[in-house]
Formats: sequence, C-alpha cells, structure tokens
Amino acid sequence: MADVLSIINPATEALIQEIPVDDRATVAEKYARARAAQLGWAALPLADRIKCILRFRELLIERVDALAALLTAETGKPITQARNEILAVPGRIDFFVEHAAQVLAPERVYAEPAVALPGMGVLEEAIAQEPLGVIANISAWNYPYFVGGNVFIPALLMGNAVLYKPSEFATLTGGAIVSLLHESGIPQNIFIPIIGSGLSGAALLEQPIDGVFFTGSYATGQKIAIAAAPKLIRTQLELGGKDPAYVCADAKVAAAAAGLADGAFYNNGQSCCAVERIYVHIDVYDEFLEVFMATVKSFKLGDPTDPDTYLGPVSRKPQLSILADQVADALAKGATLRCGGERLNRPGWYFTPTVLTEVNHTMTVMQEETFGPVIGIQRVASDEEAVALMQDTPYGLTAAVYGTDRERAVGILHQLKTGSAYWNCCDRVSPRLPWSGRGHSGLGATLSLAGISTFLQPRAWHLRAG
Ligand code: TXE
Repeated sequence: MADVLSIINPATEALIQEIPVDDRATVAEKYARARAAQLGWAALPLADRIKCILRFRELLIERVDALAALLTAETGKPITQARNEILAVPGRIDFFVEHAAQVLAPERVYAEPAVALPGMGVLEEAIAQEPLGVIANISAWNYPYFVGGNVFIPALLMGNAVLYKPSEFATLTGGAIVSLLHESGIPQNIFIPIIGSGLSGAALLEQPIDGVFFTGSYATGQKIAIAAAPKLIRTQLELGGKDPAYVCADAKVAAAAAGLADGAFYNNGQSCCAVERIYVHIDVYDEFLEVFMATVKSFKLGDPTDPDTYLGPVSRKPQLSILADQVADALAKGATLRCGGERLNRPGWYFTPTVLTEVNHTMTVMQEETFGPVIGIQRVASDEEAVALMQDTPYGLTAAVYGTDRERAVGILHQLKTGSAYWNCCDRVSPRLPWSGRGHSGLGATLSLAGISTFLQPRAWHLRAG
C-alpha cells in the first residue's frame, strides 16, 4: 500500500484528509510523461500558452472563496490574508503575460555587410531563446500561490513542462492549483503534481530534470543544491532570512512602528521577508515602542476563518518549540518580555504574539530565523551601531530603513548585502522587481524580466547563406 500524507488543520488539529504520496516509481513515470510532452508544448504559439494562463487568472478570481477556505483550512492562514494572496496573483500574471513575447523573442545581432568568403553568402548571427525543458518546482506552504506562481507561471509560458511538488503542508492547495491549470487548458502531462514530503522531493531530484526551482529553508536548500550539482542544471533557491529593520532618529515614528508591526506579524511572521529583528535609535525608542505595542495588541488572534482575524495558528507544529526555545533563550540572557511568549491554552498551534526588548546578538531570536509571531527590538545609539548589527547575519534577503532623509537611508542600505532594500516600507514584493537573496537567502531571482528569462536558455545561431 502506498504511504499516505495526513493533512491536519492547524487551527483545530483535526485530520482533514489522507492522501497517497508519490514514490520513486510514480515520480519516474510522471517524469517520463512530462519529458515526452514538453517539446510539443514548447512548439505551440506563445499566444496559446498565454490563453491558458489568462483562463487560470479568471478562475482564480471566480473561485477565490473556495480556494481561500481551503488554504486557510490546511495552513491556518487567516482567511482575509488567504484571499489577499490569491487576489494578488492576477497582477503577477499580467506582468508575466505582458513581457513574455519580449523575453522570448529571437534577436538578429549581426549581419555581415558584404560577402567575406568567396563563393558563399553573407553571415548572420542570431540568438534564439529555448525553454530549459522539464523543470522541478519544489514549493513552500507559507504562500503557495505566490511562491509557486512565481515559478510555474513563467516556466509554463516559456514552454517548459513542470513537475510541481507542493509543500506537504499545502498539498490540498497544490491540488487545487493543478486542477485549475488543467481546467484552463494546460495539458495534464505538462503540469504534473508530485505529492509528498521531502522523500518525494528527493525522488524528483533523482530524475534527469533540466532545472530545479526551490522555495524553503536554507538547510533543505543546501541539500537541493548538492543533489542538483552533478547534473549541472539551473538551480534556483529562494530561502529564508533574518531580515532587519532600522528606525533612524529622524523617522516618522508612529508610521514606522505600525508598518513594522505589520511586517513582523503578517501571516503570523511566516513570510520569507518578514521583519525578524528591529533596531531603534535611542532618541525615538520610547515613542516607537508605545505605538508598536499598541499595534500588536490591536491584532486579533484566533479562528482563522473569521475575516477579522489577523493572527491564526502557526502552520507547522514543530515551529512551536522553535518559538518557545527562542523566547526562553532570550529571557535566560536578560531580555524583557513585553507581551506573549506562550501557546494559547486551546486546541490548535497558536502562539501568542511576542515582543521582546533588551535583546542582543547573543540571543537566538536575533540570530536564527524565527518564522513565527516573535520579534526582538533592540535600542541603538547610532547609525553605525545599527549597520554593524544589521550586517551580523549569514542571510541577505531584505533590509529596511525608516527615516525622512533618503540619502542617509540609501547610504545605510548600500552597506548591507541583501537582494531587496526598503526605504520607509518593508515585507513588500513587486512583480516588476527581482526577488533574490544574498548569502544563505538563496541563489538566482524570480519575478521581473530576470524571473522570466531564467526559464530559458539562449542558443547561438551562426548562419551563412550557401
Ligand atoms: O521547509 P523545507 P519546511 C523555513 C522556515 C520554516 C522552515 C521549515 O524557517 O520554519 O523552513 O519549513 C521539500 N529534497 N522556510 O519544512 O524543509 C519539502 O517537501 C527535495 C522558509 O516547509 O525547506 C517542501 O516542499 N525536496 C521559506 C520544500 O522542500 C525536499 C518557506 C520546503 O521544505 C527535501 C518555507 C529534499 N531532501 C520554509 N526535503 C521561505 N523562503 O519563505 C524537503 N523538501
């Protein structure tokens, strides 16, 4: 009998469903089907592929209520945030569709002005763009529509076949995405789900795929990179972070505090670009803390199916002990607990929103990815001290600086190695801009034109008329 995956509702701990998982044999069979179908898909006019993706766009909007309810049931994401995620995908699709032809277009880069070889015609040089082939899309649970869609939408548009492994913590949503794409006209053998946990993901990497696009943790990202290395295939890793924010002495403090509280706690802190540590200049610290605490206290914690809920349960049970350990470590080393710090006494994986102050970099909460509703706020005496602390991490996804002086903020951001730099904003992603990380935050970029062309490889044509 095939192994099964148990889908648990994080808000109630009730079993939603058991689903058979893929093993090596079924993964190999799915790979073979994708390989056989891919060239036919790539040979279609781009307009045909665009038509399918635009139908998918329509269906997302039409079915948002049911899709959001499913996402909330299996991940605990508050329903309003689930709807927000799904309804933001059409904007990304618009960007991809608008730029697909431009990225895919062949280019004639040289034509010999006169015949150089007697008896032969003139030479022409051209660049054609070809899809990678069959790619693996190994996805995460925290934003299945975003992080999956950033890969599978441009990959399909560019003519690739996609073996899509949703996270084991968002499998039902993954299944819904597969059904919607097939209903939209994407052939069954061009977008194929691989169901299961890391074992199914590892089996996928054993196949002779042409690229792997992964979203998840640094630890698993390393394993993916190691498995992919001997294949010499395109490898993209969208990993986590320990994203810092600094509030300068000249910041508009109330707006900064409200914005950063949202950046730290939106989606229960389970965003790759969630604000994970905050540094505040001593001159504005008290005012900042007052507004920050008031904002956190205004967040409604509870049933994620309630449209007013801002904080639901965390999506994965193991995260609860990571959060509790970080809080205990901070308190043992002298931090002050301003609120939260414990599980809710009710069924479900609820952790109360937690604010720690008097923190420092000996504490894990300021060093290791938290990925939950816990934030440390540290007082600093100067921009130089803030920069040194923000630099103290192996990660490099995003960094934010709040202040009224653009030159000063940009100067600080220039000293940090991150894929995204935010001035007076945070926890923000745009389809027009590349999403990438430095250091342990990843490899390669999704979104922007770079995030479309990454699903292509150039071919050089040297053409001499005979
Ligand atoms: O991640 P994993 P998980 C971080 C975050 C979170 C932690 C664990 O800190 O708490 O990771 O989450 C598949 N070969 N992020 O367990 O292990 C796995 O089945 C091939 C940050 O979800 O990285 C899933 O589909 N595949 C992040 C995917 O990899 C393997 C988002 C991610 O799993 C595999 C998510 C293997 N050996 C978690 N092992 C972000 N960037 O936002 C696992 N997988």
